[in-house]
Amino acid sequence: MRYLRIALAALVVTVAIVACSSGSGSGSPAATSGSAATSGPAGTPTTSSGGGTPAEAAITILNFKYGDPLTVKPGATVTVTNQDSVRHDVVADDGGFKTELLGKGESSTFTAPTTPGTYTFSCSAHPGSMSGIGTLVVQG
Ligand SMILES: [Cu+2]
Repeated sequence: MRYLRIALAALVVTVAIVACSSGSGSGSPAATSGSAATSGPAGTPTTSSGGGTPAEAAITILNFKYGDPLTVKPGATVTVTNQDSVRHDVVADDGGFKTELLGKGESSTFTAPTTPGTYTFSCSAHPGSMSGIGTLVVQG
């Protein structure tokens, strides 16, 4: 019991020191868990069940907007759904990918570029208000 108390006291002191030193912004305590977290996804083999291409990412069009920039893997399948009552589509500004015009509630897919980079896209029906406002980030 005595040892447990000492251990607890030591733990409290350690926590206090860490709390104080965290103000310096070194961030070293988080480094261990951070690297462990990043090694997880990288070490995970891609699922190869059936060979079909799963829906990996989605863009929802609402109020003439595509939402936040979307980050996907090279060649990922991206599902686009239009929630506006007017028709919209997704057309890459460099022509690398596109969907057809989608009515309200309709969905379509396109294949993301295989070259990592940041791609902007627009709506062909509303070039004035939806030009270049969509962003797709391809990250290898
Ligand atoms: Cu549009």
